[in-house]
Amino acid sequence: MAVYRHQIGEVKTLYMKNTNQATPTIMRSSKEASFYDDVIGGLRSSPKRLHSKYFYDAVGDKLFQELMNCSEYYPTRCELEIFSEKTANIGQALIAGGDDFDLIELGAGNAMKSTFLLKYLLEHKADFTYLPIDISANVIAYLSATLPQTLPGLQVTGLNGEYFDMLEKSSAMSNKRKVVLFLGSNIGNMSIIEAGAFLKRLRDHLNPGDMLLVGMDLKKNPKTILAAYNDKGGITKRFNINLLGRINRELGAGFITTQFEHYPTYDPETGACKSYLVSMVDQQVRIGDETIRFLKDECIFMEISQKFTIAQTDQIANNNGFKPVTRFFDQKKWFTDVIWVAE
Ligand code: AVI
Repeated sequence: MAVYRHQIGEVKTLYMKNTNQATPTIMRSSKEASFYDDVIGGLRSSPKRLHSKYFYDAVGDKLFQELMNCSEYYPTRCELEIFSEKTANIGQALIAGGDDFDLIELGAGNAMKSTFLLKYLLEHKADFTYLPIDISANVIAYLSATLPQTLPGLQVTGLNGEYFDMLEKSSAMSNKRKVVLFLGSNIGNMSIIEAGAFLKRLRDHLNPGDMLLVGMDLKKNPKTILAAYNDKGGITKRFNINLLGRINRELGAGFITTQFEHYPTYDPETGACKSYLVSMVDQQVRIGDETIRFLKDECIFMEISQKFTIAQTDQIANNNGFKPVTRFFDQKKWFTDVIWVAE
């Protein structure tokens, strides 16, 4: 259901010779089996789809880094501006909920934005422990080793695993109030219905008075949005096509990636920015035991990056057990970080 960066670990295929057959039987690890099942399920459905959470293998991570630095892709720069320029306001809003807390970050990555906040909280003697959650053990090992050096005095408890499992673990570890960060407009990679279900589930893991800080990309000039997902350098295109490459590499599939085109769309009415890959020819692709047929011009739905109005950000909070407290913007008002309290 939910879409998160860093949720996909490396998977390993075990090729074993089946003694009764001439062809090898492909034994898959459980992570790889669910990747395979999701891919086949998605490509057998109508319309065809692939899940954007699978974008982030090593190649996809590198492309996403490139994307974040490219001139058209504004969301990362906007949120970084908020965290670097409005640090004190954010810090004070979080401290105002009571001074003893666990600061939990979902999908912490390199914690670049949150480091501004951590520094401020330390300098203002807030009593808190930072609990980054990430599916990548490397990310958690890196943060646990480096943060106490760059931010002396910081208490860090890294949690490696799925968001909700790790939230349960954090509750078992301490009954301090929780402040959860969910940055990067990752919530936009869910449909509004999926985002609502995700927030409800998150609310179920919190107590009244706990806080949530969410990064959300806002509706703006449609051309600005579309350009961010259709950069001239073709990074977004490669980012999408890479998922076909990943399926080839990890599932031994036969996609000819040059036979697919990237097609981004933005609907200013709904705020849904969607990416598709379009098959340029009639073709059949072998994936494990399955053969998937693509008609010329048939599309695979790859990703949604939902954009919100301010009213919608309040609505989604109110509908899912949270009360909006305050919000912060970059100068252009292209992006917002909202603070909500669990009711
Ligand atoms: C990670 N996520 C918030 C990005 C977004 O903007 O939806 C992923 C992305 N897809 C294409 N460009 C960036």
